[in-house]
Amino acid sequence: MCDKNWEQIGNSSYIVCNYPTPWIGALKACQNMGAELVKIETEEENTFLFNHQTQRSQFWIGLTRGPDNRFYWSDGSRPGYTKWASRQPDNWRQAEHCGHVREKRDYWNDLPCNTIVPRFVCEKRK
Ligand SMILES: [Ca+2]
Repeated sequence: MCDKNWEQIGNSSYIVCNYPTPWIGALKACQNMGAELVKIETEEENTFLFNHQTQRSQFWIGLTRGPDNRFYWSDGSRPGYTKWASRQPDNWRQAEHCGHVREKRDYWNDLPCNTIVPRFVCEKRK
């Protein structure tokens, strides 16, 4: 289930949902709340989400692979800032098309979109 309150930082508010789901379920849950799966644009935002919001646990983020095999945020933009783990995204077995932040260290990885990840973060922008 999602936290009770949105936490506002700058022009965005965030909510953590501890709800194990494939990536598409996370995206739809966020959109049903008038938000999007989180889009991480700076190191500060990455650190805040990981250390403060999710207590260093893994979570889905709004990155998915486009038809050109590159990653896009759910608003269609290409990432500027990224924090991929070393040798990631590796598209293991050509089956990893969704992005998450890993356990314990705040690096990103690509996973199969049907993986059940235990939580996700939604973001609302002003
Ligand atoms: Ca991977």
